[in-house]
Amino acid sequence: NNFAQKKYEATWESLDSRPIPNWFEGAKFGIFIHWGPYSVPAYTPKGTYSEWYQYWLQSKSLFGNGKFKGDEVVNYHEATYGEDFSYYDFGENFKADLFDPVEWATLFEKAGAKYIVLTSKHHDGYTLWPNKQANDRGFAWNSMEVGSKRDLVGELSTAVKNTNVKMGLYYSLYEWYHPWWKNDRERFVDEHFLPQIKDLVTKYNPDVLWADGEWDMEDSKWKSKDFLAWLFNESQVKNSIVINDRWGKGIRKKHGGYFTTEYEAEAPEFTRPWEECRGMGFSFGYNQNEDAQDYNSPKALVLMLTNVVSAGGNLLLDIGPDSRGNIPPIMQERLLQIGEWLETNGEAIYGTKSWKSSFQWSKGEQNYKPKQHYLGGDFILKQTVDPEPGYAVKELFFTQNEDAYFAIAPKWPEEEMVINDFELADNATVTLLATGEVLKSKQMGKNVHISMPVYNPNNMKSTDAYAYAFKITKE
Ligand code: FUL
Repeated sequence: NNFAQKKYEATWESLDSRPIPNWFEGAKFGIFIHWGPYSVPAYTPKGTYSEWYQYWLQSKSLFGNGKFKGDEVVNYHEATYGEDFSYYDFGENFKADLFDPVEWATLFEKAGAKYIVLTSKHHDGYTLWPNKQANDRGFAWNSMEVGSKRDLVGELSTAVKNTNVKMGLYYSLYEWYHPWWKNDRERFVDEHFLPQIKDLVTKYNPDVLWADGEWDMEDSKWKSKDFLAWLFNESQVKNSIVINDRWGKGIRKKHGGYFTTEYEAEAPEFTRPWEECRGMGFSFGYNQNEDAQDYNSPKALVLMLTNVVSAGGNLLLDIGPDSRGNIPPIMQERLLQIGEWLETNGEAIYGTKSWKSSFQWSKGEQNYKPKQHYLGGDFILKQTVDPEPGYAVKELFFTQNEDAYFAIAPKWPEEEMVINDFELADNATVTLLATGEVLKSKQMGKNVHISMPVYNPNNMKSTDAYAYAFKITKE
């Protein structure tokens, strides 16, 4: 195949020429998992990332979506754990005693996810697998020696690889408060980062390697091009690995594998495969401070997925398990609701590409303004169903595969659904996926008019009402 024959050079030109393994672009829905010692406090003011707890604590600063003084986490920490309790003490309490990897893997399958990405190491440097470099801080700082006494990356990889879901690993290049990172970055790269990431790849053969924490240093200093040449030429996953674009300062959306966006309210249109990642609320790590109202509703999440997919991307939706290894029931429920919707409507999502302008607006696009980093329930919903007065709404999302076009409506169209600037094929059939009903359609000038059936909720699952998908065959 075209992977094996080519030898890649340690230049972006060469590395960028490697095709992204095919399954990725069609996968459309993945699950991100942020899990580590920060899952013990699992606390941060609403609107900030809870996996940044150590940084909020030690730097006494706080930023995110909202207004903060900066000392909120320090005060919480001291009141709850005492002044002498350091972030590193959370390691022992990261017990994962209820972690059942097979149970997790089954949930991911039911959610309709085609891949997952687990934090093997976040910015705090704690690793979820045993490796020598994790202890370079001068004390044991990995899950095999501290806390759960388990190889969490290994256990989840084994369980997930027994399903049809692909197994990805997130890995942070930089680390907060690492002595070498502060004093001797070259040593950090040569003796810590490079051997550690190679150990991870060699031990677990991930399907996706999701780099992060790259932004403080040029890729030349990270030596990430050399690493990627090794990955593509020498490693056991050289023909199968999928990578992202976070490999050095200024590299995002320019080089590497697929492009990443993070809490970007508006779906971009890229020429390369891309992926939007975000939590169900604002945080990636579990944040006990978030209430039900802060989580996006299942309808909003389905529309978020639809929005991203209609612009050609994947959604990597995050969950934050607790320190015992339980996935909070509200997150389980959201995943199952998405999975139920996908069971009926997945044809309009998996393996599709964007179609024409991807969206159909009900009013002028000029009035449309996405909200960045909106915390809470109905972010996408506001854009698609109920915009503020004077703002446009996305009334239809479009996708396509080889055989059919798909139109996905956030609201049940009354009587008639009109698709603008579209020519129906002579023998085209239009089907409502929720019920399997074939609908009448006709070309009227430049537009296609589709007659809606009588709305009968008894004919469909309640989850089908999150978004109505219509299939229009190409012939
Ligand atoms: C960011 C990190 O800083 C966040 O904590 C999170 O891991 C996100 C996916 O990437 O850049």
